[in-house]
Amino acid sequence: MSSRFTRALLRRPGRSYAQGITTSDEGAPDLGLALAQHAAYAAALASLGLEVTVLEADERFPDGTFVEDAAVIAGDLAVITAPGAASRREETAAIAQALSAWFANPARIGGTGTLDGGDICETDDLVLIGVTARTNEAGARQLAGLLGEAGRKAELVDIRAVEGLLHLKTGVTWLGEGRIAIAEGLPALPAFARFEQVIVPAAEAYAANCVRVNDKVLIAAGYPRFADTLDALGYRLLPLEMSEFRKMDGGLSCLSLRF
Ligand code: CIR
Repeated sequence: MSSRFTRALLRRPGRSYAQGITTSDEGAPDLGLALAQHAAYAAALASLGLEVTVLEADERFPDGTFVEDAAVIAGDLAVITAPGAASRREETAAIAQALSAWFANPARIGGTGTLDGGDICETDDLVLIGVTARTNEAGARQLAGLLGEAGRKAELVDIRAVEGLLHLKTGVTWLGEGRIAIAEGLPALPAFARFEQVIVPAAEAYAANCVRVNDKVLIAAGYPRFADTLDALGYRLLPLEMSEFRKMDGGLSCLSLRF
C-alpha cells in the first residue's frame, strides 16, 4: 500500500442513487441520510490530513458514488478500469477527467477486459486481483501486466465460486503490519496464507470491508466484535455510519479513491 495517502477523490450520491444495482433486501436508501453519511466520510478523511475532492453526482450513473470501481491507483500508477456492470461502464469518463489533475497518463483496461477497482487489494509488496463476476481474467491479466511494468508483483485470486462476495475487497482488507482482515467462511485460498489473518465474524461480514488510511482504520459503525478485535491489536479506529451504502451493496472502501 502507499505508505501515506495525501488525497482522496469522492463523488456524491445523486437523486438516482436508489436505482443502482443491489442484491440487498434492506429497502430503498434514504438519499438525505446517504448524503449526510457521505459528508461524514469525507470529513473523516479530511481529519486524517487528506485533501478531499468531492465530485458532483451525475444522475445518469446511480452507482457513480462508488468511485473506487472506476480506477485503480497503486503508487504512481493510475489505471482507468472497465467496470463489469454495463450500467457502470461510462462512470470512468468523469473519474479519468478528475484524476488527470494528478496523473498525466493513466493506463486503461481495454479490449475484452473488465475490471472493478473493488477487486483490487493492494498490500505492501503484492497486489491481489480478484477474478469475479465483475472482473474477468482478461481484465485481471491486463492489470497484472501494468503493475508488473511498474515494478509491482500481482497475483490473481479467483473467487467466482464464493457466493455473496461482490468484490474481493467485500471480504478481504489489507490492514498493514502483514495482516489482512478476512470475512469468516471465505475459503482458505493460498493467496491469503502468507498474511496473518484477522477473522471478521460471519455475522459482521459487512465490516470486513474497512480501510486503513495512514494511522487509522475506517470501519463501518455497528460491528462491535470486529471493532474490539482491531482495538486489541492496537489499531486506532474511525467508525462511520454506512447503512445507506450497505443497502446498495456498497462497502466503505468503494466510496473513495485514495492516493
Ligand atoms: C454495484 O453493484 O456495482 C454497486 N451497487 C456497489 C458497488 C460497490 N463497490 C465496491 O465494493 N467497490
